[in-house]
Amino acid sequence: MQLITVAGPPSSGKTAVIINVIAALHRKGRKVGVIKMDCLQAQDQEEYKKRSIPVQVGLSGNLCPDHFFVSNIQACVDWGIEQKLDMLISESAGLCNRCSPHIKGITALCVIDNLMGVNTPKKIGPMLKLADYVIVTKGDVVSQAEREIFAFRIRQANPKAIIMFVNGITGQGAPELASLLQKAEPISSLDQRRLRFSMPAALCSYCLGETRIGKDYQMGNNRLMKFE
Ligand SMILES: Nc1nc2c(ncn2[C@@H]2O[C@H](COP(=O)(O)OP(=O)(O)OP(=O)(O)O)[C@@H](O)[C@H]2O)c(=O)[nH]1
Ligand SMILES: [Zn+2]
Ligand SMILES: [Zn+2]
Repeated sequence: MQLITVAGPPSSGKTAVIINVIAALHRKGRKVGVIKMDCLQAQDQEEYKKRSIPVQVGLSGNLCPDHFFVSNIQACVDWGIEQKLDMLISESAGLCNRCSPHIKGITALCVIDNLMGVNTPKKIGPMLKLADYVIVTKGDVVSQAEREIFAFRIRQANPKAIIMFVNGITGQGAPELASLLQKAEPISSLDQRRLRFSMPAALCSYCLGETRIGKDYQMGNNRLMKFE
């Protein structure tokens, strides 16, 4: 089974891109399933189920969704193999710009949209900088000049990535992306694999449920601002 990790900010068009890619793969007779990881709630499963795409949802609750992802992805791979999938696509929220779900040797996508502002590629951390493909959606609502500047900024943030424009509504660009994803190496386990980026340590009293404000309550890994 092939595994593809897809990450991107909320509402960037991840589900729209994945659905169009799967439609192209279905036309080639491939069986594809999805794992959706989010923090508090997710509705995407309905979109997948409507299209008879096998889907599982994981909600991270209080945890960073990417930390949650790493702890659960092997079980997801096992599920995908049990379902006899040709390809498993993970969709994760990308709410935390410090972390990233991307794994060495596993095809990694970052989905961002043209409406996010030209500085977005710089602000998004390893989920964009370490992706193999950066997929840009919503090109239909901006000018050619804006699309070019946005692509230039992506190139500055991640010079190695393949940048592709996909229209999440019409599906334009998705069959080409699907063909490239089909080249991914099949895997049977993630044992011995490594993340592309170590997740920063953030174990402070607030991670553990503290809600009180004040020096006395700030224990563990805290960082204080320097004022100029
Ligand atoms: N105009 C336009 N709208 C798009 C495009 N791609 C996605 N959208 C719209 O953007 C909205 C968000 O798309 P989703 O695919 O749900 O985004 P997502 O990244 O999966 O969102 P979450 O999983 O909730 O974080 C939807 O209303 C889509 O119809 C596109 O290329 N052009
Ligand atoms: Zn989604
Ligand atoms: Zn994080």
